[in-house]
Amino acid sequence: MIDVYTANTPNGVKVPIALEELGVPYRVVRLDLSAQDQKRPDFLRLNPNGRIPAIVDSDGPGGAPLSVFESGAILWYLAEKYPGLMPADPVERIRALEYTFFQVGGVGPMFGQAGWFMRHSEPMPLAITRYQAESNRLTAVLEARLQVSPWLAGENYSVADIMNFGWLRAPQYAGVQLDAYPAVRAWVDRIAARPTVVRGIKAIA
Ligand SMILES: N[C@@H](CCC(=O)N[C@@H](CS)C(=O)NCC(=O)O)C(=O)O
Repeated sequence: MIDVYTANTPNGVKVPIALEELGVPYRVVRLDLSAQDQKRPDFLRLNPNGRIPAIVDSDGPGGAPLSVFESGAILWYLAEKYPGLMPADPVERIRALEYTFFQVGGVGPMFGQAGWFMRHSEPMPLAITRYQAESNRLTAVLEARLQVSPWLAGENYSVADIMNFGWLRAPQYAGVQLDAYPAVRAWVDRIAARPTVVRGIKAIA
């Protein structure tokens, strides 16, 4: 059994979606982020960074329990263990890794900061302009990729799509309008329509 420590957020939705796609049974352990559950000592033992998501796989390597934190590491771990989300083709595999890191190092931090500054009680126009511009620039990178490829890795849906979908399904959080990015919008709609994705989102709603 896999326990998923998560909440209803852009990063929190990725793991239930991946597990639904892989057909792996899991249990959701909800954390209340406003109550700072993610900073409590028992959770910090799973993720010393004090953020969701994290998992505990009761059947890790050698049959021993294994905890994993960082959504990219979690999805990579699951995709290596269970077939379905890791392209077999070596080039597509590297593309999947690229767009996974692209999300972790780019989309997540920039969208996150844009949303944070947009909602701050003290107006900070320079920060908002900077982070919204970066969020749009990164969305344009996805647009260019999706104009020439059905999925981020290539011909196959993969972990990279789930990673980025977590953020692009609610772009308004960062002030990004998908009208300007038709291929991204079509890709978001295609992913959102998958029954597995609907179930994954519902699991933490
Ligand atoms: N790079 C991390 C980011 C995790 C992250 O920022 N999680 C947010 C929710 S989307 C969180 O736990 N926020 C609460 C906090 O920062 O205390 C990942 O991909 O897992």
